[in-house]
Amino acid sequence: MNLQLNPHAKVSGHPVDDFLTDVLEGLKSNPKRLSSKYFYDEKGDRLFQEIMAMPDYYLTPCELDIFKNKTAELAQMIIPGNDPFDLIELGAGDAMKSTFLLKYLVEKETDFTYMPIDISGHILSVLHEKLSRELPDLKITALEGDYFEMLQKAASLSDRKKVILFLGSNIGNMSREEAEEFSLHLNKNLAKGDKVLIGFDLMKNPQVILNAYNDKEGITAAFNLNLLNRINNELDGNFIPEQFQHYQTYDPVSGACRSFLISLKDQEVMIGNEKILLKENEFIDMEISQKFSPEDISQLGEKSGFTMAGEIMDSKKWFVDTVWQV
Ligand code: AVJ
Repeated sequence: MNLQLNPHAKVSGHPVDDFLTDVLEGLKSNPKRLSSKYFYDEKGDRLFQEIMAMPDYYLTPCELDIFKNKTAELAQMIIPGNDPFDLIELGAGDAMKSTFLLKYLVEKETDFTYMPIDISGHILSVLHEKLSRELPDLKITALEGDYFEMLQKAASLSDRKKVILFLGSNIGNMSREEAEEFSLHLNKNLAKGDKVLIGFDLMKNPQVILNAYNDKEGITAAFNLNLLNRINNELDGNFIPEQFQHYQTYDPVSGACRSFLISLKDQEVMIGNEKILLKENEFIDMEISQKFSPEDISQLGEKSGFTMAGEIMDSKKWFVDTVWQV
């Protein structure tokens, strides 16, 4: 089973080999595809920061609204009784949103340990430094690596109850099958009484969704094209990004928001010694950012063995943080 389902998950084993294998497999497929989990090199991290600052990228402000303005309600929902617990965040990054929750829990003298998991050791040390300064009473155990490996590590470190955070609608980058596999695996790695809080971006006015991924400044385009640069840099490729065009779609029927790169001419690309041919107007499938209906979410939870334990939406009702319980 492939456990590297998320952009921030660690590529285990031999990272470069896995990257190369995935890229070649994707580009030799019909239709061609590349995985958005590889968007996040240093430049990609920076471009994603820029995306989050775009006025039309509503996801971050919506979930921030929940964490900032509905903190008490959120805390109520996730605290698993009176026992001490571990609060484990998958792909914590800079923990911008969760810091509001952490602050609240520390102020209420809740007995818990925060365990941020991320592939980036750099971002984890920055986070550790920031939280030690802002919340000196917070207990932190940072875990660098793959989600499920680190979840197992967390389990071996304590037998406390667990609360998992998976924010930002990162789950939207998975296909339906991958999301089911991920949720099921999460369920199997947890024990009775443990909880997960997952952020889902909801279906809404299709134009609003498309606009969030189709900015005129071309930041999202650059975010996609950067993967071609990354392949050039790390896998000895010779893509000419200028010969590709970013194309974004949103399908209100399925809730799939997809990005593609379109080849603007017949061209030949080398990746190491491998030759890839692209026809004019041929596309590479780059990313899915799935949007969910309330039914999609409850079905996913039920299928993977969870019980619904609560949900909070932002004031616009565009985004939901759902709590599931084992
Ligand atoms: C990080 C997966 C939540 O799909 O909305 C933003 C990534 N891609 N703009 C998303 C992304 C294009 C983002 N997630």
